[in-house]
Amino acid sequence: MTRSRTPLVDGWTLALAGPGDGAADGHPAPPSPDTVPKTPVTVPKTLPDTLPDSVPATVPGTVHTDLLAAGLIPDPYLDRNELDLDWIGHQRWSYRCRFDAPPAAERTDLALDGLDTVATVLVNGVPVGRFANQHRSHRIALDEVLRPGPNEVEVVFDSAWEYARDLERMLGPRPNAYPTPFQFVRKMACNFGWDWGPSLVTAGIWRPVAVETWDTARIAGVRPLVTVDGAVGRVRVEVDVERSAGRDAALTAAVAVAGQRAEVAVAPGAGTVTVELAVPDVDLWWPHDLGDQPLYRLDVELHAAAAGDLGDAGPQLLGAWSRRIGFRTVELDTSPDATGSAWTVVVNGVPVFARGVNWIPDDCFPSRITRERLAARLDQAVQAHVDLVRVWGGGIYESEDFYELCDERGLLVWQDFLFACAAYPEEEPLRSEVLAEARENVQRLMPHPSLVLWNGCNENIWGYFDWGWRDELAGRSWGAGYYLDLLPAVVAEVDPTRPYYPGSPYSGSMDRHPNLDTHGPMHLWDVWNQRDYTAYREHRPRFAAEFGYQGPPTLPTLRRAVHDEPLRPDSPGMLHHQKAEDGNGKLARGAAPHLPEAATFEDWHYLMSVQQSEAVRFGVEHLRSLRGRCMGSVVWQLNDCWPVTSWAAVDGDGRRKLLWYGLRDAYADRLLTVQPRDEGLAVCAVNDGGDTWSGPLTVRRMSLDGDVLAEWSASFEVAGRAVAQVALPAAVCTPDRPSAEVLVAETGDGEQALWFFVPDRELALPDPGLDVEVAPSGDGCRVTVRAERLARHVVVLADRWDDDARCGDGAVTLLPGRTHAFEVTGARPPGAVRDGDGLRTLHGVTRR
Ligand code: BMA
Repeated sequence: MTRSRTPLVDGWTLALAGPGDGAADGHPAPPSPDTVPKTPVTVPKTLPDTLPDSVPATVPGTVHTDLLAAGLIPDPYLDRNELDLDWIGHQRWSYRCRFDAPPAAERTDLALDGLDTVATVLVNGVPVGRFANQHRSHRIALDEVLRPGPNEVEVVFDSAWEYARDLERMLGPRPNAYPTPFQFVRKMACNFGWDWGPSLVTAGIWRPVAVETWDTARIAGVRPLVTVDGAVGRVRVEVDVERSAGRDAALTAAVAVAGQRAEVAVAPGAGTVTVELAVPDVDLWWPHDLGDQPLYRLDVELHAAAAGDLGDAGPQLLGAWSRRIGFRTVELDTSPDATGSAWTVVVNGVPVFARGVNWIPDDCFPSRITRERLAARLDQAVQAHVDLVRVWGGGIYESEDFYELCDERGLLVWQDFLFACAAYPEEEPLRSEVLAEARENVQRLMPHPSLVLWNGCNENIWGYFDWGWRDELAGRSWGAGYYLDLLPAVVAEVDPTRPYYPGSPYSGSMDRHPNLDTHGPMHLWDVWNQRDYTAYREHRPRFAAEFGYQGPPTLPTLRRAVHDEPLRPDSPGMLHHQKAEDGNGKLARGAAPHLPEAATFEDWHYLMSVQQSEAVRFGVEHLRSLRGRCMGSVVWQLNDCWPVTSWAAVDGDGRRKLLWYGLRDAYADRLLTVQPRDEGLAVCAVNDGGDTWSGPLTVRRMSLDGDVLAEWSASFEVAGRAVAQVALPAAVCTPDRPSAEVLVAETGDGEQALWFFVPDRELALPDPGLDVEVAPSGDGCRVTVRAERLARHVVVLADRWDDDARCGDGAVTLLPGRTHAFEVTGARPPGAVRDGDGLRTLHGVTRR
């Protein structure tokens, strides 16, 4: 038996390959001693005038991280180092590795799971493959070139920049949202720079490489189609078989799941065989807020002639494949209704209000993203009561690890095909790449129950309608053929169990504007870009797939990444770590009507963080209060790929920003919120739990000093997965002094909603009269804060005591006479905690 797999992990080296086909001509050269990076943090003070002949390389990895590990470049994420590293993406690079010929077999293959991106593979100096798609894997038969004993594999990467520019020249320019040709190469688009990401155009072997041997035949692909029919789970497994040359032996494919087993003979000459199994009384897989996540192991084996028992790796076993699957149904309900048409994800027959976040690659260098890191990030999503993650189209088709972790956690995943913010050419060679890439990734990801939706593109249909593209294109292709024909055909052919939708936003027809509030998913970007955040209330979408508001990273992350002295919102490093067009201007204009001016950098950081949390909370509460008409709120964005001021809830070092806590509270199963309704105010009780929520509701209008000015009581009842609205009488919600009063709604079980009659900056905030006690607790402490009078946006700044300390709450508003205990892990304060020192309140900032 010669079936073997030898991963090529050790012994790789990286070298500059010099200009190939003239590819690197006319582009920035490698650094000379005069172009020493500005902020050498961990690198030598001078760089060699030429790079060494070669450096050790990590596979999977990327050129940037190898040069970083060799001490040849500074950390691209610090200060303005990005600017000095542009040359890397314009060079040709060569990776080499020696390996010993494996024991002879009928076939010896080089299996490459991912090359980034424009690559020529040579074995013993002989070119064996040329590729230009980061999102595909490749298998190369080596039998013709393999030698006994030592062999060498080399992968030469041409500049993705150059390749894209060449295709742009060949196919004609196409409009896009950024000044780079990212849509002319099948590579993670945000790598070229985005409005939250640096331009670090990578090259490298970003997924594993192995030498594999086999005889007779192997499993070349498996497509499990998993559905549920009443109480019966059904699995239809299509198995692709590849045979070695000249071998047409009788084969058997065996499939087993949940104690059920079937085997089917593979007829000589046949390339695909289908095996079907039924699992009675199957336990359903649910998103975490609706139920459990039972996963069943699905085993597929390929045997020569008759099969032995599964698991018996006897002499007849030719190949084995195994994944964990889950039984559930999923539909996208787009049925017409009185408003337009629904846009609702339905799992096991239950319509889900998606409490979602958008996801971007967690690092500009994806080979650094470990399973542990993904687990931590996805745990942060679940802990914020997120049930849906949208993998955005400017990144990657996420990894097996990502999807397995989502399967386990009951997170629904919406995966975009990789088209974002640009007009994409449909001509060759790109069209064939898109087709192959789509087929491969739909097949790769289809075992995962968490994957519930394939979406064609991010904002490209919107761009075509609204961003002047139509004129610029002058009839050239822009991607419509992908979104409306090619991609839906691939999903229907490869995985008909999954819904497909052409774009986000898209209104279901090219005859309608794509970003309507009556049909389809909508992106609410007027708010961040042009309008006050209270304008979220003017939108009544069927599903909000993107909306968000910026805030800075946490202070420890910021201080690690930016060493400006002094640190100011507009100091050079800060501006470099703010990639959005007029980002700081938008932050300042957004804050002006709501918040006081900041006297210090720390105050600015506090106010901008509070603003981000408040703005997004405001949007989420509004959208959830529309439950029924609206069935999704997907916040832009959960994570960052480096330390940057952005829309993220978790910063580039994985620390939770105030927004994360705001999201956690606004996404709780039970949400009480006060909303304007019919010229007055109403309390909305939103219930995304399964049980009825009911009880007394008390509404008080009180002065900020604590005097109760009006009080009203009622009872409320809201069924599971529903919203109830209780209109408030004018007497309780009409203030005498709007700047000095607050409306407080409270349920019997302690849920609370506040309504202020004026923006924060117009509040006549009294001195809150805080009483702060700190008591040790575990490895941290409990900070108990009592407010004599209203204390607005109280934040305990535990990360000032230790970079990795964490407070269990974000910005908390304390009513007069109330107490809140902030649980801090990982640090205790060096001294007393008071406003301005370890703790901040809005009153404290106003007073300065
Ligand atoms: C949307 C996204 C991203 C972008 C974000 C913030 O358009 O699709 O392209 O980063 O807005 O501007």
